[in-house]
Amino acid sequence: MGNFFSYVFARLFEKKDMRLLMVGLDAAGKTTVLYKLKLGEVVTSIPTIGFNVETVEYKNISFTVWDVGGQDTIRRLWKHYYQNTKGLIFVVDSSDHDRIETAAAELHKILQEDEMRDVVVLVLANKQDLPKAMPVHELTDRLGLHALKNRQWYVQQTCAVSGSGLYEGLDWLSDQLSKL
Ligand SMILES: Nc1nc2c(ncn2[C@@H]2O[C@H](COP(=O)(O)OP(=O)(O)O)[C@@H](O)[C@H]2O)c(=O)[nH]1
Ligand SMILES: [Mg+2]
Repeated sequence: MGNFFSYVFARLFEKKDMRLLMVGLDAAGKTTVLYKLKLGEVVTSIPTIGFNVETVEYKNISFTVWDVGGQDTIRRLWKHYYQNTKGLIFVVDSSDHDRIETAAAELHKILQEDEMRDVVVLVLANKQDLPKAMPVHELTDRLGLHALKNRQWYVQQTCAVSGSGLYEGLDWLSDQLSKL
C-alpha cells in the first residue's frame, strides 16, 4: 500500500509547499487514514486543550489533520492551518446517520472561510464496510455537495481500515492539484 501512495504523492510533490488538510468529525476515521498512508512519522501536537493536530510531512507536502465540531473558540485556531491549503479531505463516517447533518454543517462552515475559497474537496465516504453505510449518492445529497459552486469536489467510498478506496481518492486529488 505504501508504494501506491508514494507514487500518487510523487506527482503532487512537484509543486512547492503544498498543504493538505484532512478534517471530519471525531471517529470518522482520519487518524486511521493517516497511518494507512504510511507517509512518515505522524506528529501529534496539542496547541490548546481540546484541539489536537496531527501532522505528517512528506517531502514538500504537509498533511494536517484535526477533528471538527465542538467549540467555536477552537474554530478560530484553525485559521493558522489554512494557509497554503490546496486540498481539503473531508472524512465522513458513512454509517453515522445521526451526525451526518452535523458533518455537513461543519464542512460548509470551513468552505466559507476566505482561505478555503479555491480548495479542491475530496470527501472520503469512509466505513463503507459497515452494513448501515450510506451509499455515495445519499452522502452527496446529505452533505449538500451539489450546492457547492465553482469548486471541484469528489466523493470516494473508502474503508480506511483495509485501505480500500484511498488510492483512488488521492489519485483524483492529485489529478486536480496538478491542474492548478
Ligand atoms: N469498520 C470500520 N471502522 C473504521 C474505518 N475507519 C476507521 N474505523 C474505526 O473507527 C474508529 C475511529 O477511527 P479514527 O481513525 O480514530 O477516527 P478519527 O477520530 O477521525 O481520527 C476506530 O476504531 C477505527 O478503527 C472503516 O473504514 N471501517
Ligand atoms: Mg483522530
